[in-house]
Order: sequence, then structure tokens, then C-alpha cells
Amino acid sequence: SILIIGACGQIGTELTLALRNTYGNESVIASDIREGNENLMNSGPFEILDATDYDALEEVIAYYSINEVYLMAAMLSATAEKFPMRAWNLNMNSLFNVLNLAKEKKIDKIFWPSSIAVFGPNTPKEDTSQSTIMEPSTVYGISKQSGERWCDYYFHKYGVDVRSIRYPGLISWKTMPGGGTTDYAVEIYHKALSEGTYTCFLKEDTELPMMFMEDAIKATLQLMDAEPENVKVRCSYNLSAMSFTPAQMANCIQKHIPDFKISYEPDFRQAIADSWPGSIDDQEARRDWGWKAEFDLEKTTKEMLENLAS
Ligand code: VAH
Repeated sequence: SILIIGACGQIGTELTLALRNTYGNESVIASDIREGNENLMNSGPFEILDATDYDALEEVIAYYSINEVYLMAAMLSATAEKFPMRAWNLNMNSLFNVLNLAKEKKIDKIFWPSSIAVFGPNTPKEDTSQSTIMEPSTVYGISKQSGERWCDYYFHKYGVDVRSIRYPGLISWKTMPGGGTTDYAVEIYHKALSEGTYTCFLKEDTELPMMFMEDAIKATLQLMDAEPENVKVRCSYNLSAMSFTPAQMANCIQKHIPDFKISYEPDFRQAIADSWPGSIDDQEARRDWGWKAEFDLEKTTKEMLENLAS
């Protein structure tokens, strides 16, 4: 059976529901440091679990005969800048726990999320390639870059089948993001509907790679279902769907809500966003396991506004 660690987070919640739809509720165990939303809590087994507690994790793995783990627990970029050592502890020790359980053959397969945050200020910013200069300047980015190196090491040294995706900013209507720099791209839709205005914490011309959650979940399941020999990248796959600026997003929303107004008050998250690429080249994911995005900004905006308004 499958264990999702961090099942109550922005990705974890939707991943849990998608996995339960695919494999059946009882085969997918959700776990997190706190309880999740009603939909998640009522759809299958749940365990309170601290991802940094090796013994507790080993117990859950044994109790439910877990053979696959999705490790979605992490502290994201903005919050990690406020609590560097707590972020490092959570992001790294949770990963070591899962990698070591797999090394001991107690888990067969792992999914672990990386991020475009692994790229830094001197990474080429347009169509950023899979292997390029990578000097992340955020705690979160350093933890994701280190995590990628460890995943690659455990695969080559111990044969651990760990698979990973460098997610762009993710946009969903079912869950709220928590402590990220791309969170404006979710908040803007809620505010457009509730107040007709939004004050954006990034500058209007800040271009960032983004993806609708449905595409991100589809990619995750596609990568996990791929034949092992086709998974040629074992640090983490670049993945791309769309790139846009807050101004472009506001224009797209105004096609649906003509009176919507946006203003800009950049905060500390501007420096984080400025260190990341504007667009990503994901040719390896397309080559190795047939990746293809469905949602562009227009389709995403339509989906978000329709579902949030209903
Ligand atoms: C963050 N949403 O903002 C996450 C993600 C690429 C961004 O890593 O930190």
C-alpha cells in the first residue's frame, strides 16, 4: 500500500485524493503533523506522523505494509527564510528517513518533490535546462538541491528507486499553498472574486514558471508509473507548463472580471523570486516518460474562477 507523508499540504491533499481514486481508499494511507480537510479525513486511513521521527515512520510502514512513499512534507521558500534550521531539519531528515528505509528494503519506491528553487541567481533564466549552473540562494533551494544529490546518490549506490520532479509554482482551487513565494498566483483568484482587488507581493514583471495542480498530479503519477529503465534522471526532472508575470495574470482575470484591479507592494519574497528562472526546458521529461502539459494561463484562470465561484 501507499503512504503520503504531508498529505494535508497543497500538493499532498490532491495527491492523496488522486491516489485513492486510482488504487482505492483503503490502500492509500494519509499522514501529516496535523489533521487535514474533511474530504481528505473522510476518504481513507489517516495517521498523525512527524516525518522527522524515524521510529514512528518505521512503525506506520510496518503496520500498513507500505511499499510506496510520497514524501510531500517540507517547509517552503518564504517560511524557510524565517526559520532556516527548522526548515533544514524537516526537509532533510524526513528525506533521510525515507531513503534509509528504502535502503533497508522496507520501502520499494519513493516520490520526493524538488522545485525550480534549486536554481539560483546565476542560472540562465530562460528555458533553464535540466543540468546547468545551480547556486540556490534560499534555504529551501539549498535543501532541495542537497536532497536531489542524495536521491541520485541512493539510487546509484543502493539501487533505491526514488523519483522526483522540480515543480514550478502550483495553482489549485481545492487547496491553499503554505509559505511559498508563488502563493500570489492562488491568492489572486480568491481576492478577485471576494474583493475585486488584489495587492501583489511581487513586482508586476516578475516572470515565474507555473503549473495548474491537475497537470502536476498527472505528471507525478505518470513518472511513478514509468518503467524504471525509462527514468533516466534520478536527481529530479525539470517540468514545465506555462510562465507568466503578475501583470499577465491580472489581464487574464480581467477578461472574466472586467473591474478587477491589481496593485503591487513587493516584500522580502521579491528577492526569492528574482533568484529563480523565468521559464524551464523540460525536454527530458517529455522524452523519457511522455510528459505533456494541458493547462495554460487562460484554461487555468477559467478553471479557477469557475470552481472558486461555485
Ligand atoms: C514556493 N510553491 O513558493 C513553492 C515552490 C517553485 C515554488 O517551490 O516555495
